[in-house]
Amino acid sequence: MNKKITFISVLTAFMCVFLWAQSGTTYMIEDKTLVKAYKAGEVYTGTRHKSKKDYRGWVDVVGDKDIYDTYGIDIEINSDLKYLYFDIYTNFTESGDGWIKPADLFFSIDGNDSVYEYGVALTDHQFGKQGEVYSYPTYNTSYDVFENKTRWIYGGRYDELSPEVKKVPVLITDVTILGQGKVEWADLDGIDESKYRIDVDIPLSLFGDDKIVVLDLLYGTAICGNDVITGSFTPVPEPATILLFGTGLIGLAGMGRRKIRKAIG
Ligand SMILES: [Ca+2]
Ligand SMILES: [Ca+2]
Repeated sequence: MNKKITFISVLTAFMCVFLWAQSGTTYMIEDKTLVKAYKAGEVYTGTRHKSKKDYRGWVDVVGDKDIYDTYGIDIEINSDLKYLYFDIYTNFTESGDGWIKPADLFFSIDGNDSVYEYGVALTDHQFGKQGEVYSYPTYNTSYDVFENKTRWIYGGRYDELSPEVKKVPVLITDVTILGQGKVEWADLDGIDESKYRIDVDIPLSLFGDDKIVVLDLLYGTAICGNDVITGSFTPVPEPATILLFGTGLIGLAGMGRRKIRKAIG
């Protein structure tokens, strides 16, 4: 009897992991954030871009969706391994597009998303090294990067509701590092709608005594801020999770996920 139940549990867990891996189009943080196009520091007024598209309105991606699109982000807080994991699904390459490089990742853990009190360098760039984590990072926005580039159209603001204040942070300019995390660009090789999954692993120890109350994040995809994704994730308190699903099933699902990450990463 017990063996049978165990077998069914294992089977269910693996089916869940399988279905989760196959779904591909739903993410914990979906990209619903829109950006406003700018040109040399001014709102873009409609001169046609070489792509023959018009970016005067609020759009998901300024520029080529095949190059700059980010689809979604998954988050896992693993208290056993003592790590926070972000999985960012995107089309943008680690090496960038000419001189346009990937953006850095900004996040908050205290539930106040008016300040992103942490940042992670997602690539090696002039200010930081890949995987470095910063506390209250200073940064350049896409506006800072592009205001003198008269020929370029870029995402200068995000969030329709408060467009004047929300410039897009893209590049950490700090010199003081809080600690070291790990960043890897996994090539999804056609198994997903996106081309890459950026695996960002951050030790929970870097947060000291600060607990993750609500996790808010912002990712501008590229230093041109062409696709911005923002979102919020509230961790489920562990006792409730145990009551709902049982520790074994969660453990198995978690194990399966790390294996999947490894297999395709
Ligand atoms: Ca977007
Ligand atoms: Ca997008």
